[in-house]
Amino acid sequence: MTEEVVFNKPKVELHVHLDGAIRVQTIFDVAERRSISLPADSVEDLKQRIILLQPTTLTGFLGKFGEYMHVVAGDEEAIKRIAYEFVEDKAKEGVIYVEVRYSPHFLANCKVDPIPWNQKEGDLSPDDVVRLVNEGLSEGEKAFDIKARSILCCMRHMPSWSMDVVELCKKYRHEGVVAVDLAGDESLNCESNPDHRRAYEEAERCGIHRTVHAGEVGPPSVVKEAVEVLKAERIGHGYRTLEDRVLYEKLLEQKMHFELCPISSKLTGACHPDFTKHPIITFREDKANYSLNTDDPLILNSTLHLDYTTAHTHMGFTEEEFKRLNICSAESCFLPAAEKKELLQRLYEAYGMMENTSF
Ligand code: PRH
Ligand code: ZN
Repeated sequence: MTEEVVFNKPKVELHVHLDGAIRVQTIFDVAERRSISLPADSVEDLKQRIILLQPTTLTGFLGKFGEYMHVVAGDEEAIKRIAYEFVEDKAKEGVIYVEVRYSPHFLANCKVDPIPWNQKEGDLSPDDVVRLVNEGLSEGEKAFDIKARSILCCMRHMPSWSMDVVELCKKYRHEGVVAVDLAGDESLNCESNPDHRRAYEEAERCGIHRTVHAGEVGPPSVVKEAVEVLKAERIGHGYRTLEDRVLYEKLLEQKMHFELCPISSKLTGACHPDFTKHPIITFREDKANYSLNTDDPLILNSTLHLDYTTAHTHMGFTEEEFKRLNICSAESCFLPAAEKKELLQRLYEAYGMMENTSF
């Protein structure tokens, strides 16, 4: 089946997880090389185990990572390979700039703290993971003519890792790491945590950019906290912001960037499965500052094209809106000013627009 490409133009993607964007074939190959047994005999079988077909809960969705993380975590070759292949896949989707995120701790195997899929002690540290991902991304950039930067994730349920994550952001800020994120299960851990707060304070103090998953399934108070306490410059998802009119209007006025992920929001149960009633439509109508993103294309069995097609077919997105949101994405990306300007110029040129067109 050939996929309809509704916006076959250069794009920017700001919210996608490296460990949620691995090729199934790669998981299969790595398992074979490492003699790790899988509950599947073929790539197709494995795919059926990993992908989500029906909407579930965020907790159920996050549980899917446990099906395969043990295969790649702690393996140098695999980590570098998934980063490289990720860049190739994005280039094929017409993405010219991507910010990809992951938890360095989840992909390590030294005993950082109990990680569900990694009980065996190894010697690959979170620091090694960042170095390997940087190498894979930068080789991919050269091979596929795209710019790729990374965001390191703190995890909601592991506050003890957060300061480490920020230290890694500081150490690798000149080697491709542009920001810190807070990911994980907001439905279980949405209360304010002093360790996350301290880590984000340190990030702000050192000029490390900040985004936070908030208001995906958690209440608007999580978004408020992300902005006011963690000083988030962008919000991952943020759909439930709409339930607090005062907060929403304040964030609209501040031009807060929302990293929206249509297909993800349906399958994680974050939003109503009927796309014609999706909060993204409100963000669009209000000319909010937002991007369209895949989040975890492996588990969602999706592509960026599918998110765009969904927005077009079920939510009435036009070519004009796709251009506008990509310009907004470039304006809200975490590149230094000169590189951001260059990215914007590339988009304006590709879209046949004058620079500084106001929307
Ligand atoms: N919401 C929250 N956490 C998410 C999402 C979703 O957007 N997608 C992935 N993740 C978590 C997974 O546990 C993954 O292992 C981690 O972020 C780092 O990429
Ligand atoms: Zn996410």
